[in-house]
Amino acid sequence: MSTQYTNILTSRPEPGVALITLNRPKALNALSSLLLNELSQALKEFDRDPQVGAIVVTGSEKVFAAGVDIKELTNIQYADMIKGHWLGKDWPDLTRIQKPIIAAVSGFAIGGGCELAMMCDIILASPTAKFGQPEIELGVIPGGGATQRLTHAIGKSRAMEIILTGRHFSAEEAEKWGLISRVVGDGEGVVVKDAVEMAKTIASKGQISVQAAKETVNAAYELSLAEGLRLERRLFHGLFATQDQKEGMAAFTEKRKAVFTHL
Ligand code: CO8
Repeated sequence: MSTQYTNILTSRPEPGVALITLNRPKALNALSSLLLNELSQALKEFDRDPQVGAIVVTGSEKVFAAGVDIKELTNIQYADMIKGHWLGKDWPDLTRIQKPIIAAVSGFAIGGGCELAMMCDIILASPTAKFGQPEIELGVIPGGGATQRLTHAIGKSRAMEIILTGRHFSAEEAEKWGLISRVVGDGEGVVVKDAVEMAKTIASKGQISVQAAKETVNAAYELSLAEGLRLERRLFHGLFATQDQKEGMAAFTEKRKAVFTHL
């Protein structure tokens, strides 16, 4: 039986696809300790599940997430943070998931909400999506990765503008700047439907090559070109030890669809 959560909903809308819906509507899906803890638990659970090939994370039509729960942060002390006694402790776990994660964003993806979307592998957004890093208004700076990930994605000048002014930016801007993969069509639920469809396509591939592809693309953000190319070559070589490579290439020559066994 799957785990019951309070601040998130989980489901399996298609074979191979897990869907996690952030669900604190009254607080605009603010990322409380409980929500982050549940999200981290659910992601790990799906990552371990051989039936799951890709994961979609979404919010509601109005909001993906309005950031970390400010009410939990107000009275927190430096010492609590250093000792890990605060909601940030589960945050790095979210980047250790091996399977691809697609963020389906409608409405506000602000502060930690925007950072959560950026920790995913692909972002799809509805035309209503609004992104932003307003931490400067609160007397702090982004703490969940935006100074690095946003800058890598959209460049220094735009990242500086967004982080120093705190202004929101639209789905259209996010697409133009390369932060998101694309803006989907208008209409309720369209972004989730498209994200689930994309996740289903990914889940139909061999899990070992999908995970290797995720690892090497993410390495492009951390390694030098020479190191990244070496990692890519080694993982490419390694895939020739899998049954999926034999099946994929045999299926091509036999003009049939490959049936991957993830071995
Ligand atoms: N935390 C707690 N509660 C929130 C948050 C939040 N981030 N955002 C909204 N809420 C609550 C409001 O307090 C309000 O509750 P109540 O009805 O009890 O007063 C309810 O949600 C509805 O909010 P609004 O009335 O403000 O709704 P609007 O539609 O008028 O406005 C906005 C929507 C523009 C999204 C607005 O709510 C807003 O600006 N929210 C705050 C956004 C923000 O500043 N986010 C950044 C937070 S700091 C952060 O994320 C740092 C990340 C560090 C990560 C570190 C690793 C863990």
